[in-house]
Order: sequence, then structure tokens, then C-alpha cells
Amino acid sequence: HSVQIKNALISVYYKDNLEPIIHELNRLGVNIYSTGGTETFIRDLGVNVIAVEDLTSYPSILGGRVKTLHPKVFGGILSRRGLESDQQQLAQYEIPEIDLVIVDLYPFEETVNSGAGAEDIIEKIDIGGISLIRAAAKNFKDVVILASKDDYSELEQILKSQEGATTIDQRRRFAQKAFNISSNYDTHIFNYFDQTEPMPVFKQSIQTSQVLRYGENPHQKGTFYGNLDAMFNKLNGKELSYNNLVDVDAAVALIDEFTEPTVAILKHTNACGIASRSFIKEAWIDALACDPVSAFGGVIIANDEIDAATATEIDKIFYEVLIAPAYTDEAVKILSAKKNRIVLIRQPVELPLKQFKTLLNGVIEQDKDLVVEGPAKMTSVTDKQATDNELKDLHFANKVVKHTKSNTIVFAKNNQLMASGVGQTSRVDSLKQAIIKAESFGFELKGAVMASDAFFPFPDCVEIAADAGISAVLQPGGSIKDQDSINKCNEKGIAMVTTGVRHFKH
Ligand code: 93A
Repeated sequence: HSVQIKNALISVYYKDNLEPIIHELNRLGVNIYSTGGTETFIRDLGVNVIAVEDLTSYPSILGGRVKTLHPKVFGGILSRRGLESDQQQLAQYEIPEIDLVIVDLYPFEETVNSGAGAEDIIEKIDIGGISLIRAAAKNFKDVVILASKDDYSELEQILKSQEGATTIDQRRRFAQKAFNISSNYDTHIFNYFDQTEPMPVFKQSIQTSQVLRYGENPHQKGTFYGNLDAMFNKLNGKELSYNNLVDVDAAVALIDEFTEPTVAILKHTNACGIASRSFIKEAWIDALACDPVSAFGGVIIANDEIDAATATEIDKIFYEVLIAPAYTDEAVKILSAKKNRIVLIRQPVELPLKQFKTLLNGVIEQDKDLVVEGPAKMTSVTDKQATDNELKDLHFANKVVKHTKSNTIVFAKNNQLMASGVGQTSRVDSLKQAIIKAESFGFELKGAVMASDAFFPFPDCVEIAADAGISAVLQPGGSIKDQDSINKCNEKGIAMVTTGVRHFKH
């Protein structure tokens, strides 16, 4: 229904653009109620205006903190025009119906951006104005709300062409805009308060920090925010560098997937060797065998004590960092002979479950990828079923895949990484890289398994893998063309399992 505007309440911080709509309301004979500064502005235009104080018979108090917050104001905005009991109460308490509200809120965001102090900022949290907006918008069936000076001229045109009346559609649209303004306003307030406690997960660790020699490259400055002394006890070597820290973080995440004695060697956050064995020395020897070329200058991590025999083997190659939960005294002696090599004991410290990085003009945060699917979560989708040993190797390969840069293809056999293709822009390229690497280090791919971090959009990967000797494949599944890859496996006589869980790592 169409509503004729008879009474308006105007309370605006910035008075810009206000003059034309005031004159239009005046022409239509609308009564205008207004607050302090706005009232003066309207009076100066030569237009009659009633002070809100005269409506409420109450002064503006607390330095303006309470000026429109009064039942005589909100009753007139919120009353239901068709409801007799509301009408009776308006009459009883002598409350005029207000059918137009114009508000321009205290400029909160602008005040924050101006670098003002906390007290000024808090004072700019509008309470009365935001309540007027919400009340009028709630009662849009009968009330027009203008919460932005950008809308004044639109209403002016409507009032001119409809002789002071508005339609329900027009009022609803103004209400929608008003709630958009009020919710954005509150978001700015929330953000202001939130900034006093950035990223609460890391609040404790960022209390200590350590300036690094440099960042990723010598011309970049770098700092670590956190407590390395709590995480590691350093037995030997220089300071951890920025890149060391990045690799150590990846190493810690990877090794925590394994319970049996395991050694991993990482370069640029990816494993270039990893093996699980009954004894840590064998694990080291087989981890190194994966790719002894890449292992040069890597970060080594073990999940069991390093003894003298293992230390003697590890000492034969140049590495940057060695991490283990413990070392025998003899091992420490051996590993301390070269003073630059960093040897760390890892302490059992709980790590945050969230990770974040800066991005554009902000930060993105996410939960860490904390799941990895074992045989119980693998669904066989091919005629040929994976054997128990293949399932074990697929589990092993899946753990490695999860911690390797996408696109990733991992080959494994007997709890040993054979080769991986990492960080390529196409999955086929990752696969080809893995095949070339495995062959160049003398691995026989026959009977090895393959894991992929994401699904195969085409059957080409499984075809190439089967031809190279791979006997079982793990992938999350979920491609619309899954069946093409499954058919190819059946044609080649190899097994495939799906896990339903993708492990991108970008
Ligand atoms: O301090 S308030 O939150 N308390 C109120 O009761 C109140 N009513 C309107 N601020 C209040 N307003 C705001 O005052 C309006 O949102 C507007 O920004 C401003 C207009 O004040 P004046 O008309 O005195 O310039």
C-alpha cells in the first residue's frame, strides 16, 4: 500500500545533499523532527523544524550519547499502523507516528582510518542512529528509511512524482539498503575490536621472536615469530635460516605421519627420500637411496634415536639440518665434528592446528590437513584387488603425497619412496618426472604403487604408469571421467583404490 509521509525524523552527521530533500518535505507540508546540529542546519534553511527534545520533553544527555533513544521516538517509528492496540498506546502516550527516517551515521570507519585515538574512535560508535535505522527498516511496511546520503535524491524524485507517497516495494528496497549499511557498520566495529588480538592461535608464540640472518634470499630481511628454543634443543651448528625453518616445518609435519622407525630427507619442503624400517640405520640408508643427488644439503628428520652407527652413515653426506627425538652420546660426538651442520633434538611441543599466510592485502587462515587415509578408507574400484602389501605401500605413498607440493605423483615400494614428481603444472608431467627419476636411480618400478594427490581427469596417467610397471594406484576419485581411468586400469590389469579425500598442497 501507498503511505503518505506526514512526519519525518532527520538526524545526520554530514549535512551534505540534504537541502533539496528538506525543501521537498517542506513543500509537502511534512513535520520535521530533528537532533541538535541537524536541527540548526534545517532552521538555517528557513524551514520549520521541531527539536527532538521538544518531542520527548527530555534533553540530550551524556554529551549527546543519548539524544534520540526515547520511547516517544521509537514508539512513533515502530508502531504497527493497522494494529488497534498500538494505535491506542500512541494516543495514550501522545506519540506521533513517524513515517520517514533519515540518518547519516557517525563516521566510525573514517575516524579509525584518520589515526584518531581509542577514545575518539569509541565515541564514534553510533548507537541512537543505528537504532533509528534498524527500527525504521524493520517497520518498512509503513516507514521509509534513508540511511545513506546517496539515496536522498532518489526519494526526492519519488516524493515529487508521487506527491509525498511511497509504495511498499520502494520502502522495502530502502530497508534492504539500510540493513546493508547497518551490517557493514557493525562489521567495521567488529574489525576494529578484533585487531587488538590478531590471530589468537599464535598469540602466545608471537610473544617471542628471532631476527633471522635474512629472508628467503640475502637481500630480504626475515624474522621468525615463535619460540624455537621450546621446540628444539640445538646440539651443534649455526643458526637456522629462513629456508631451513620452512623445510624443518615440512619435515616435522611429514615425519609425524609415521610410527615405525622412519627417516625422511627433504629439499625445498618436499621429501626426496623416505623409508620406514625396523631400525633407524636401515631407514636412513634406504631413504638416501631414493635420490642421493637431491639429498645433498637437505633437511633430515628421524622419529627414533640416532645411534653411533647411524650417525657415521649420515655424516658421510653434507646436510643442513638433522632432527631426531634423541641421540646417543657417541652419535653427538660424531655429528659435532663439522661445526656448521645443525643438529637438533626435537621436543614434544604441541603445534597449532591452524595455518595462515599473507595474501593480497590480508591473511588467509585454514585448518591444517590432519587426515590421511589408510587401507580401511580405501575403496577398490577395479577388477583386480590390491594385495595387502600393495595396500600398505599405498598408505605409505598417500602419507608422502599429502606433504608434497601439487601436482604430486608418488611411487613407493616396501615402505620406501622410489620417486616423486612434484609441483608440476600438469599431473602427466609429474608422473613423467617420477618415472625418469626412479629409472635414473636404478629402481625397478614393477610391483611399485602410485599415489596421486588429486583425481585423474583423463586416463593418460594410469596408462603411462601401468606401462612403466606400476601395479596399484591410489587417488581420491571424483572426476566425472573416473570411469575412463578405471577402465584403463582393468584393460592393463592393475588395481586402483579411491579414498574420497584430496590432498592438494600449494
Ligand atoms: O550518540 S548517539 O549514539 N546517541 C543517540 O541517541 C543518537 N541519535 C542520533 N548518536 C545519535 N545520533 C546520531 O547523531 C546520528 O546517527 C547522526 O550521525 C548524529 C546527528 O547529530 P546532530 O543532528 O546533532 O548533528
